[in-house]
Amino acid sequence: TPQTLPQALTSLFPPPGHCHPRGACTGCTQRHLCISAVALLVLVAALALGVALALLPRAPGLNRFCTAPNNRTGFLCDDRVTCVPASWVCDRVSNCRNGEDEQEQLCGDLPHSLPEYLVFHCSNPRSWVYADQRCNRMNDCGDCSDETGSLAACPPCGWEWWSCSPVHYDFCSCIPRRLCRDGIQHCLGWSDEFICTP
Ligand SMILES: [Ca+2]
Ligand SMILES: [Ca+2]
Repeated sequence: TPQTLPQALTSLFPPPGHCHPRGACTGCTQRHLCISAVALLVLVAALALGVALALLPRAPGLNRFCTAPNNRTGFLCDDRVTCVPASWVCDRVSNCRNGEDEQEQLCGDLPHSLPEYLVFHCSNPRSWVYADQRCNRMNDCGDCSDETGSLAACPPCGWEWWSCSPVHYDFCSCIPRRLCRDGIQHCLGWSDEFICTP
């Protein structure tokens, strides 16, 4: 027959998972401490996540960079899906479902209230345009600094455009190819009428 420990010994060395009646068992106390610490860690992590999620949509400049159709720099709406082109932000038309592209926090003091990625600073320090107006082939700065030069650093005209020095103020170094051979001069050297093919 198996020997049974005397009652005094059983209470001194309780089997694993069982507490000493008076809590004197150190193994049991450590286990409880460990469980409490894990629970506390989980609680802190959950709280931190909650705070981060609550703050994220409220910060206008944070994590809202996106690429709108035609590779335009954009502003991400609260739905985290809709990407509004930069120049639609603060244009007094709500393009995000909840109008977050028109919120006071974002539009109160243009362009300073806008996140930097939505703004392009022209060579004239007093002028700025929206980031998606850089390299869109239109003279938005007025001095073409959004289209030509090292500030803008635009790629070459591309097949939809004809490279020349335009006679019109609207363009800078590329004119739409559809304007070629339309009987109207658009390039200083007339290349749009004599060289370019639409
Ligand atoms: Ca808008
Ligand atoms: Ca432009």
